[in-house]
Amino acid sequence: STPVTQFDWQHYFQLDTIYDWLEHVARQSPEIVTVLDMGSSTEGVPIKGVRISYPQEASSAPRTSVFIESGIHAREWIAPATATYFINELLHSSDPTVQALARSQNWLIFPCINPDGYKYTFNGDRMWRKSRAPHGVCRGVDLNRNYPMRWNTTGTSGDPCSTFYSGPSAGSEVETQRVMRFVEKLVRTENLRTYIALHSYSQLLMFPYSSTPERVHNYDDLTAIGKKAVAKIKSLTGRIYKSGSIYETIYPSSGGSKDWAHGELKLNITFTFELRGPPDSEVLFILPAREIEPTAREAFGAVQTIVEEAAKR
Ligand code: ING
Ligand code: ZN
Repeated sequence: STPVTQFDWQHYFQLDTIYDWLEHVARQSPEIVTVLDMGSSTEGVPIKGVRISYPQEASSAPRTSVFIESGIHAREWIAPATATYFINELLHSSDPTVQALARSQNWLIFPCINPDGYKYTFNGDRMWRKSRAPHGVCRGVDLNRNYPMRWNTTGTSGDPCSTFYSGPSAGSEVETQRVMRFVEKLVRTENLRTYIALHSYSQLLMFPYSSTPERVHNYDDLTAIGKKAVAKIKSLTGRIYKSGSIYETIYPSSGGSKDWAHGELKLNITFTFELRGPPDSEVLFILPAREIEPTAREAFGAVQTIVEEAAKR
């Protein structure tokens, strides 16, 4: 795979290179970065991420934490690329407001929570979305339909050959279980406050629910935070993102990780990005690599706004 010294935000990288880079940043800043492994995927590939935690004085108040999941859908390559950009900014930004933000939280960032699918988009089918678990004659579960909240009720399929297959039962997939167990532990041990997911594409910043038109109890708060965050994006790159509930903004669907996080885990601040898509003339989901940097930069600005606003509420 590509040597880690060539890692940048001008190219898309394979999973091995992303993982090598995570190990590299941890070696560079051992007192700040730890590489974590949630456990293995169906095909035995580790689900790796980092914990970024700046040294803190023993006397200071305990920090809240931010969890960022990315790459649940294999073909959305901009998502893992954006997650690695976030890691780099949190470690190396020269902007004092970013440095303060980085130090104000513990950050748990997992660039690729569907490693089998991501690998398959390089060596099999570039347009693959699901995991790769065998289910009868077909393979793969749409992991963002597999979480246990109103599982299999809308915008999903019971057919293992469908792109939107929800799996044989709620939370059936090992990748889902890894994330659930990990995030449940963050609630108990890391004062988890914010859950962010990265997808593409549509230029949206969305919050639960996705499975029902019913509004979450803090709908007004999330609406206000979303508005500020999309204004931040516009100020950075001029791009127009729309904000709103997933159900109202994109399409109804059940079994998503953020419905579970908000509805079952009771995490109040949960947002899903739909990042940039390709220009109309180009192939669906294939965002030119020259757009990685501005896409990730505007998304990072929005994350900064979300986390700062969350701290006030
Ligand atoms: N979009 C998301 C999907 O899983 C979504 C939209 C987000 C639905 C969160 C439910 C919860 O369909 C893409 N592009 O995958
Ligand atoms: Zn997606």
